[in-house]
Amino acid sequence: MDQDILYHLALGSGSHDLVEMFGDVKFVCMGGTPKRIEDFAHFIMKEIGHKLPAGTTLLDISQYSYRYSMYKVGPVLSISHGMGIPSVGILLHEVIKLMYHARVKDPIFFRIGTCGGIGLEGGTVVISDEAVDGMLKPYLELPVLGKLLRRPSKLDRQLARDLKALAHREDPYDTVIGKTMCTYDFYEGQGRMDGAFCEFTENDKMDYLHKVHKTGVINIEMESLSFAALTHHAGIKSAVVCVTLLDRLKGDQVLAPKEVLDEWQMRPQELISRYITRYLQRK
Ligand code: R2B
Ligand code: URA
Repeated sequence: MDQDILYHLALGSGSHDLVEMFGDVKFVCMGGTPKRIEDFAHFIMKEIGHKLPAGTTLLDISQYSYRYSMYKVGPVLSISHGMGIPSVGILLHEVIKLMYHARVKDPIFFRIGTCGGIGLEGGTVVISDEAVDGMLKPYLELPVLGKLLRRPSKLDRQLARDLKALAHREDPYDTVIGKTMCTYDFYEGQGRMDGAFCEFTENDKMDYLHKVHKTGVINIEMESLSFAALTHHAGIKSAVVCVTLLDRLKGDQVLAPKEVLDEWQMRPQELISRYITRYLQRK
């Protein structure tokens, strides 16, 4: 291609100098909502001591895509990915190409998210060491040209351990490593009974949650499968760090007050920030 239009990012290799704009990126941090990602960009700016040029403010680089939000703070690129595998998959295609056009070498990708815990109280931080689908299969399946393409959903285990080592003993919550189940739906797909429809019983649901728990699954969310599969396929080191909003063995509804949820959502951000600040100090 003489030019590549990264349509959902409102960027292009012909219209933008992508090396000049993104050539110094080392970390790509993704999270579901534009607000959380904007907050993270401000937070990481403070943590790494990055100063914006006088009189300027942080700008959403992809604002005219009306799809995703993107902020750049020195070597840290923060992007919202929306909800679910299709949304994060489209974004990953374009961000992986963006890294290629910008000639970035060995970036590290993080997903900073929320999830439902299984046997973990709300506010627990979970670092995924493996992602499986709702059938407990460790790969992403995608129909391509009428055939099912399979890509292993592998995460970097050493990176997961390095992140776990950054949890502080005095943190007032647990940080654990385990298997993450990634589903195509928040309600029926995660065994919830509080959707518009439900065609199973409380017993069916509890049997399923206990069964997946026994195989090592400790949390459920909606993007890790694609995130792990596409970064692994590209040879990019990546990690998924999510905070639990509830214990699914105790219920379906997210009942914690907004202020509590906001505080919990800072926890994965703090862990990633500890990793990034230490990495930059070592350099
Ligand atoms: C976690 O939270 C969202 C659903 O509420 C989804 O994007 C996910 O993975
Ligand atoms: N996100 C999910 O996908 N599931 C939950 O239970 C909570 C957040």
